[in-house]
Amino acid sequence: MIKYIPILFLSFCSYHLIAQNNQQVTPAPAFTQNQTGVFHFDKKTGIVSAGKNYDKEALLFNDLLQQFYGYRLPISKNASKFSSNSNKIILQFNATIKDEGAYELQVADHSILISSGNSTGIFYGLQTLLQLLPPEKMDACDIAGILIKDKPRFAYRGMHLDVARHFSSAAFVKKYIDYLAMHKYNNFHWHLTDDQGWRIEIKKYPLLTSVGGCRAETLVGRYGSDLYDNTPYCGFYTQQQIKEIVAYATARHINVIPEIEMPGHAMAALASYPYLGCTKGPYKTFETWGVIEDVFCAGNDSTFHFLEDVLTEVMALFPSKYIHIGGDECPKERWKHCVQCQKRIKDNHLKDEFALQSYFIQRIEKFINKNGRSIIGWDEILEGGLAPNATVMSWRGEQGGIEAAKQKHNVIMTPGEWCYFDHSQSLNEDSITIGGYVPLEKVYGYEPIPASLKPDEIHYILGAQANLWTEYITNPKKIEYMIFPRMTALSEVLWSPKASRNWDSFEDRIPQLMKRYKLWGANYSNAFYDLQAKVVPLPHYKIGWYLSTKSKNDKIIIANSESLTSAYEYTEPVEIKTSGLWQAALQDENKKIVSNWVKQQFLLNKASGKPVTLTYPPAGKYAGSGGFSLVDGVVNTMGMSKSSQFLGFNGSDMEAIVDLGEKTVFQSINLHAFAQPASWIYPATQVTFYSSDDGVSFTELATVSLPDAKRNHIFQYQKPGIAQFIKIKADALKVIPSGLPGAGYKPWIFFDEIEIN
Ligand code: TNX
Repeated sequence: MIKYIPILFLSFCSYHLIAQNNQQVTPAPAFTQNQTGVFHFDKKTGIVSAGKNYDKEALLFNDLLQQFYGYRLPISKNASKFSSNSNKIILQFNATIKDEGAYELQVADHSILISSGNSTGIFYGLQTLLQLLPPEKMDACDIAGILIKDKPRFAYRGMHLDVARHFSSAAFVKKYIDYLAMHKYNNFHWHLTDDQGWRIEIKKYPLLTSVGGCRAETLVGRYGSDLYDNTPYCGFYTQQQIKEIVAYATARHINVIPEIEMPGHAMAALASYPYLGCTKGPYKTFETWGVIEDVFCAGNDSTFHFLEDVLTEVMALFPSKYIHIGGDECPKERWKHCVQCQKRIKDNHLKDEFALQSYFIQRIEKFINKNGRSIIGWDEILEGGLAPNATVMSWRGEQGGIEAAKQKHNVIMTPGEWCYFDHSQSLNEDSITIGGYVPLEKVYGYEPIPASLKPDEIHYILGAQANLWTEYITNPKKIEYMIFPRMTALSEVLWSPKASRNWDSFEDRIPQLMKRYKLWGANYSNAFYDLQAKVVPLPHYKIGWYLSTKSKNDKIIIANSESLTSAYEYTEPVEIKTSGLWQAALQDENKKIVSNWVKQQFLLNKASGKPVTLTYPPAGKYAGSGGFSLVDGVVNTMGMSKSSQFLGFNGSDMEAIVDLGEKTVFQSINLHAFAQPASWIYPATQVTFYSSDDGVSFTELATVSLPDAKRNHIFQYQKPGIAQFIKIKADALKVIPSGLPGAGYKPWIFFDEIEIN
């Protein structure tokens, strides 16, 4: 552990550093050894770019020093330019360090020697040196002696950014590239086109950006809300900006892979040039998210001429060996009913529309190969036969990657479960995300080489990448919040030797990492230390509120009211005895509140906490805490804000029996339910209420249906009665009727709470 001990009596040296080892460097280097000696670093430290010309690397190091600490160091090719007793950082060519990106760094009393056989290695050595400096502003510091020998584990270390759903300015894209470089990532996958926007200037087709670069409005809130902001949204990069960004990345040893989506996710292009679609439109740049049936027409040669023209301009801008052509989520509906597409299938003796997709990708691949480049495609390009030289990006889990490697194709792993940084990192996000749950530990624990690959297949896995889709990520602060600290965790997965990966060591570094994000001026998520709150059953059919945190320094405080003056320290789950609001937060050593207040409203009634028997099991992720979820005192009046507090059933009815413990008088029975047809969640067709004294023979009380059920709706029985057992049976549609989302599939039904008053 490195300890920074501030010494305040010397003005020129506001920081004194005692370094014992390298634990602060992330991604952790392959090899480190503490050595004697202490290097004194200050504004007079010279950078010697010896032998080969490493001025560019030295200048980029200076740019970051300037940004974080406010000064630059003098640079010279010649060590003698600096006074003989001044301390120096020496950048030196060493032909024996051959691997791309490999370097050695040695800190001694008067010199820091960074050596490599390639400029990438020198660049990475300087990134490591930056992390040997304190994560706070300083004019001078001491760096303890150390020897680092480092090289990357994987050749492909990628981060993706979707600029189609929400646009990022050219200036922010450069910042994003800086973040990649500081973590030793070497590929930036730039998702430039999608249904919701075309973001790259193409000279031959100006409408792509003037029409396809704009959408009339954007969905507000969660998918399925059907609320729009009534505000046009536009943005694109000029070719000049693209050239500058590519040069900026190249200088930082990062390859930029452009993605031009085809044949699906093409609405922005179709809106610009309707002849590219099967129905010829009219189309409009898409205003919500999801997968759309309108795609590039595979039957017309004009589609291919257009795409070849576009790709020709793209290849002129991007020197990348790889060009990403998408290939994911392409519905075949339009092709099935398109005369030209059907003719193409017939003429080429293709089996079906999947083979037509394969024809599409292979035809584009041939064109790209002819231009000396290779394609990358999402794992759907496996369907209907893989194009001969394609690299597969495996996103729907690991399976696509495994299959591609077995077919001797290169693979980049980016499975959603570990690598989707648009997914939530907290169970308690305070802004909307696309869903899912990819916490920091999960990312850190990712292993890019699937266990099922044979030794001779492993080398097809080039590396991995995290994806940042921006449906719900509208601004730079949120981008930073979503990537930090998860992209730091993934950098260690990709760079450091597998054997040295160690979660405990990483966890120890998190507080220092957060200081460094602050030094960079970057936003980040504190979710790892979140206050976690859960409603839990307590013995004797009581309801409890359970709180926890991984923070080692903070206390949890809790209050049972709107007023926080009654707050006290939490030690064990509190029993919830009455309806009302509870709140909790983290408090640091100085009694400062350092988290959001987590609030929970409880609505208690005669059913609360009572045993519930479910006749049919709830499905998968929506099984909550079983029957307890229906009587946990939590009613979600805001829609499905926390899916964990609902029970979902897929393809079955719902039947619940509540045991009130003794004969109980009641005035009414309510079943709280939720519907969202866009997500295939439909209201129950009818709900029947029963009562019983023995739990065996039940008397029907009433059957209720709600023809106009809203998102949040309540099935009600409002007559007094007396019983020990109440049974509620909710009938689901057998199948989703045609014309509705999910037609032909079994519907979901969702329930939240049983309320007996
Ligand atoms: C799936 S990943 C998509 C994207 C969405 C993303 C949201 C992939 C190839 N397609 O279009 O933005 O899910 O997580």
